[in-house]
Amino acid sequence: MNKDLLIEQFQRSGQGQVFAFYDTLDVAAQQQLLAEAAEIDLAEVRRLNETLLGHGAASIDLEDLTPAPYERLPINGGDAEAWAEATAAGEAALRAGRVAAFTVAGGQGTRLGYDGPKGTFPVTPVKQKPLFQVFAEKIIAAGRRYGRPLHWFIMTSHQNHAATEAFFVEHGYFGMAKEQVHFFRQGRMPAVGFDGKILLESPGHIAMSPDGHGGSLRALDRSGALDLMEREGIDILSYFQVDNPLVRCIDPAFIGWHVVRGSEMSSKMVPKAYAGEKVGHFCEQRGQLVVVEYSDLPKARQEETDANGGLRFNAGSIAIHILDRDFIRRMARGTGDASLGFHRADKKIPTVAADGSPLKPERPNGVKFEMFVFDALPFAKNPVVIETDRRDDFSPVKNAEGNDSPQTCRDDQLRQFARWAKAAGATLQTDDTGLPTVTFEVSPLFGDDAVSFAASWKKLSPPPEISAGLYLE
Ligand code: UD2
Repeated sequence: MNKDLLIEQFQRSGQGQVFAFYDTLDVAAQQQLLAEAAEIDLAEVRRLNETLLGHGAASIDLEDLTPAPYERLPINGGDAEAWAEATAAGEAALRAGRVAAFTVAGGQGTRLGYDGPKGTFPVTPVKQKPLFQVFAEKIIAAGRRYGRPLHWFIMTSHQNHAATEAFFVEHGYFGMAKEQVHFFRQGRMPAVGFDGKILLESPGHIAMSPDGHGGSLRALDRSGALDLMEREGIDILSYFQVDNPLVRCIDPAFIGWHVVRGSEMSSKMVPKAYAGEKVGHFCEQRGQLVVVEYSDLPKARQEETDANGGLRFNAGSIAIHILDRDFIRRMARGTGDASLGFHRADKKIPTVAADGSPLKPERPNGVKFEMFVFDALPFAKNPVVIETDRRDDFSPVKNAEGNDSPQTCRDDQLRQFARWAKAAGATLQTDDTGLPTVTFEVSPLFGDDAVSFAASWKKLSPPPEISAGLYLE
């Protein structure tokens, strides 16, 4: 776009401060600033300032919330026949090549305090495999099982895109064909001060940050990923977060529920471990499925109990979804009324003083805008929520220590390996939480569930002793 026109548009929108230092920059820096400015949709920023800032700020609607219905696991009273039917439908979709995997990996991972793309973080107990390798091997295993290698889409951010790609190159794509792995960047949003003015991070840079995992819907469209899916006959996307190595990246039963129900977006739930657990809540609101984030549901509501003494809002969202390709396109393009809203997060945003010197705020000084993918649920036809066993689907690495840390995640992997090994007839000691007394590891290529583990185990003769450092591959 023409430079003068762009600057004029910013001035007319009351955002001329973005160019306050323009004349002091060298030509390359000027170009850089113009490119950043051109990424910004000023009308969108104006709308967000009107709706999310100031007195009339829209708050989260908590009226008329009831717990959402979900399909229980057969062991918890669910319909075993319907689950078997779903599994068969999911397997058929996989054999027909209709499914691809999708990881959102654009987050900044600040809580973990790890410098680098989160997917490069080592997580497994013996081999210290990075998260990306665990997913790659699960995706390869599924491709072998169903006779159709799967495509894998990975959403990165501006900060970690190059490092993520380089990591895959360096590790030979962890055994996947490089043509099957597709990286694309998510969009960015400018941060604004509480007065709605776009903030500069430095004289030549706008304070920009990733637009949230909900930005994945737009980014899938814009990057050509949806076109590629269409060309390849893929209409089902299996969505998961980069921080959760336990996730069944490709789960036939889940895919099958989505298919059988004609759902446009499906989700997994686990019963919450405790009232304050930091997961979203599946709720129904005026006939629609919604997720209310942990930070938005007041403590008293989180602690409410039902007639049986259990938590009333018990269905925790663990950020695992199946998305229909055409639904993503519809949401991305904002066709009809279907489009994701933004959430506001008040943050300490490094910026510059009037003289251009750096300012490091000690208190929140502005707002970042993010979209959440689960906000697409109310727009989806026939959304279905299914229960999953958290031991087989959820143990994220979020914090350096304590809950959801590398330690808890490692232990949960070990418990899973131990359960599979015991079920297959191996001898090993575990404590009363199921944690084995020795550290060993199972590659997803050896087994990625109890059944595939048992099949591989049977082929070992004699079976090895489960001893410290054993790696089954
Ligand atoms: C998320 C969910 C929470 C629960 C939990 C389970 C939200 C708001 N909350 O909490 O309900 O399901 O996960 O673990 O989602 N990401 C991007 N781009 C972004 C922001 C995030 O790709 O701009 C990715 C990030 O790399 C990660 C995932 O999204 O894979 C989750 O991000 P988070 O760590 O901010 O979410 P969290 O733990 O607050």
